[in-house]
Amino acid sequence: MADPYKIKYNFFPFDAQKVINDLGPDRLKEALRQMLLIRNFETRAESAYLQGKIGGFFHSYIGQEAIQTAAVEAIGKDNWWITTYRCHALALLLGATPNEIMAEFFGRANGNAGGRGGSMHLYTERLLGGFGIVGGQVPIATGAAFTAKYLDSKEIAVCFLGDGAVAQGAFHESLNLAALWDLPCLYVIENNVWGMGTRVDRAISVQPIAEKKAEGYGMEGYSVEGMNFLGCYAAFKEFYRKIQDNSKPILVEVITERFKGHSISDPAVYRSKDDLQECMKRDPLIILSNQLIEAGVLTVAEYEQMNKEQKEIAVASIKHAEESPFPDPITLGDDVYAP
Ligand SMILES: Cc1ncc(C[n+]2csc(CCOP(=O)(O)OP(=O)(O)O)c2C)c(N)n1
Repeated sequence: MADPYKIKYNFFPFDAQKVINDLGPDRLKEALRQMLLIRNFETRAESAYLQGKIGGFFHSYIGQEAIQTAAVEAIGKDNWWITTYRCHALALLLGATPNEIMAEFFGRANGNAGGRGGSMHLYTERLLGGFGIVGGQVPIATGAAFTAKYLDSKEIAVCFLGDGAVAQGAFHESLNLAALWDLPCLYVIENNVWGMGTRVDRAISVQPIAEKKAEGYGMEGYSVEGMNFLGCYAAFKEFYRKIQDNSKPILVEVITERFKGHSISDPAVYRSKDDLQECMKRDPLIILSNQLIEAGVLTVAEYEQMNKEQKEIAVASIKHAEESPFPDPITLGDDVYAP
């Protein structure tokens, strides 16, 4: 990974072979399949957007797929999850279908949020939402963790946020309360280097963020290498075990890269082509597929077949969305709070 800022991270250590043995071939291949689905789904959706078929905002997760795939695999769906507007992957991982998400992008009545939310606001039973306000989801995750503790449900809350959200007051207040009240919350900063066009070291005063800031809140803090699914899995599994054990929050910074602009309308001119090409050598899909091929868990032919199938699912979801009805205008006021 390009590390232009020479930050020294103490990455969470892991034994790749042990993770491969623990997960076994079926779960490893399923994780790769999910990452391929996310990549193909977003790639197709971007094409539809550029053809004018999708409106509103669109923030791709391409480059970051290993993180949330590993987190859901390690922690399990039956917890509480919340993230930013960059929410397509987490919705897919938590069980929203490609068809219902694509229909949502197209503003259709059978979309994930009835065609009213668009790309930034996706939900499942366990996904409390994608949030457009930077840092807005952090107090909500803290509340979910409070509820889990109050009800003694043994669940935890997992909150994804960008590096840009760390400067928000809501982040500070949430982490303070979570540590004070021992709330079972895992705060995961996905540091993809940029907050829109502002590089992280021009926005956040200390680096590594979690390693340095966590102590000030009275919690543990870790750095994780985010392009490597196996490392992310090992780390999330251990953080989950710790939180279940002592109900104390943990702050994690996962170092990653986004391969696209901030959103589809950002040409990312603040970044050199060389830098991007360097980052793309660390593609999490290539890393995981090579690891599985080397371990004898996957063949190249299987990989190609898997990729082809996920592409077909993505293409079919576009057809499904195009054929789906728009919401009836009469329903415009439904679900709108009017005191
Ligand atoms: C409170 C607030 N301020 C500003 C914005 C505009 N905005 C949207 S995304 C973004 C950058 C966030 O970057 P980061 O948290 O690093 O997440 P990333 O997009 O890199 O995943 C900004 C400033 C906003 N949506 N909400």
